[in-house]
Amino acid sequence: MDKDTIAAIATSLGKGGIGVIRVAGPKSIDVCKKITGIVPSDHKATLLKFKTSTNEILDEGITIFFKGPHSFTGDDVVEFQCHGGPVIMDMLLKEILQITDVRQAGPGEFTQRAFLNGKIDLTQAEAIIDLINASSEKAALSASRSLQGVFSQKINTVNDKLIKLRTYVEATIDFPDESIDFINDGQVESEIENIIQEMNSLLNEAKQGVILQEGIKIVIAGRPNAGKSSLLNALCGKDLAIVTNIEGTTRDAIHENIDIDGLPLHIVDTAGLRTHTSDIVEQIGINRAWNEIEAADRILFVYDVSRTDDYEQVKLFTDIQERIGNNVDFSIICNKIDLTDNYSLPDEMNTYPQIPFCSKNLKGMEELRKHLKECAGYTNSTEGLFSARRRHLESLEKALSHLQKGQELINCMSAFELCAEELRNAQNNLNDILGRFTADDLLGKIFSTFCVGK
Ligand SMILES: Nc1nc2c(ncn2[C@@H]2O[C@H](COP(=O)(O)OP(=O)(O)OP(=O)(O)O)[C@@H](O)[C@H]2O)c(=O)[nH]1
Ligand SMILES: [Mg+2]
Repeated sequence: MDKDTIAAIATSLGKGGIGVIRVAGPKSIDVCKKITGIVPSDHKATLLKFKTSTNEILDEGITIFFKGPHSFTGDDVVEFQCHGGPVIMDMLLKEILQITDVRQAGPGEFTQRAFLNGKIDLTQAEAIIDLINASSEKAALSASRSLQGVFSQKINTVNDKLIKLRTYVEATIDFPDESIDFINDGQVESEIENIIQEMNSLLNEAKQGVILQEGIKIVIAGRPNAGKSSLLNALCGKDLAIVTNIEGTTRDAIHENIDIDGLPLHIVDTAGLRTHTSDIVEQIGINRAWNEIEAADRILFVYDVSRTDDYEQVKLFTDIQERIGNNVDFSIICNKIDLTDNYSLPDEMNTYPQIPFCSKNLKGMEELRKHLKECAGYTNSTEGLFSARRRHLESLEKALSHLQKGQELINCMSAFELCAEELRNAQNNLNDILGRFTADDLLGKIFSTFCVGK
């Protein structure tokens, strides 16, 4: 357990009915005594006065003491619930930090301690932050599931199967004279295939978890007056951006977060792009628009179908393509279809998905929402959903690739030793996800689970 005692305000900054100061570490009992005069019973809420070192009463509130290891971090923890004013909380925290060997906690340090003390694994630690940052109900629900251990449990299930398989494969290497015909009994092939399938579905579920947590960044781009701000307002369902028939109305980038059936979208409306402008403010807006375009996951290119004779629209589109290469996806929003239904897209745009749209009567809105969900690979189902991160996807993909290599080595060459190495690597990747740093207990497993009859 950690020697330091750490303290911090646990509730968010600002005014509130109650504010919580959390203390964790071996000095927690001392802190409790110094601030309240007593040590409350373990896991019981007690109403006490909070005093300074000169015996002045700062506040009165609930104190709860959690004796380690039955606490969030695993060490002794005390929580003071005082009135939620920033000044009074600061005063109480200062008082606590004056006590010898107590220091201000760093960011995430309580959770880090919980992980280091084995109270939670790494995915659960990450889920706490994801739960706090969740931008939709579905994202919160999925983070909560990860925190309850749903994701870890799934990893553990695959991991257990992998250990069993490794045990079997290692046995073929270590005990070549045994009577079982390892090579011809087909068990390794079928089990490796099972694990690959399980890993594939876990990867797909984890991808949904990542989308839910991170969302996608959508940038609306196009020429002035194409209807970009009207599209932003329509998607957000409110009058966020100014809309006029004057070209160059939008100057600065306008950001808004929305969610479509739980899928978080960060939407950015940008200044209309044009190649030449003498207006210095508009030029700054255009530069900002380019910066947003370069950081997008998907660009909604607003094409004004009432101006198909305007070559500038096509030129702009190819300029964006050239500037960002193949890194970003496009969707063409064919806007103002109320003005004409007789239009065709220029060849340059024809290979991209296109949504006929009208910002005035919202025709095309349902198709656009559906399209954005499809682009993100998002499904509406909440069943079994858990939060995940890109780092988890990377590890799962690496593990899968090692398994596939292992499968090839067995199927094509019956190369058990090389396969064993691939399985070991796959297991290390799974352990990375949970934050277990390669404790290789395989040997013990071999002798305890595989009876060789001698
Ligand atoms: N008829 C029709 N007019 C539209 C539609 N969408 C936008 N407009 C009009 O087109 C004009 C320009 O709309 P904006 O949304 O301000 O266009 P913008 O692309 O944001 O323009 P800038 O900010 O100047 O780059 C306004 O007069 C809108 O009312 C549409 O679907 N149909
Ligand atoms: Mg605008």
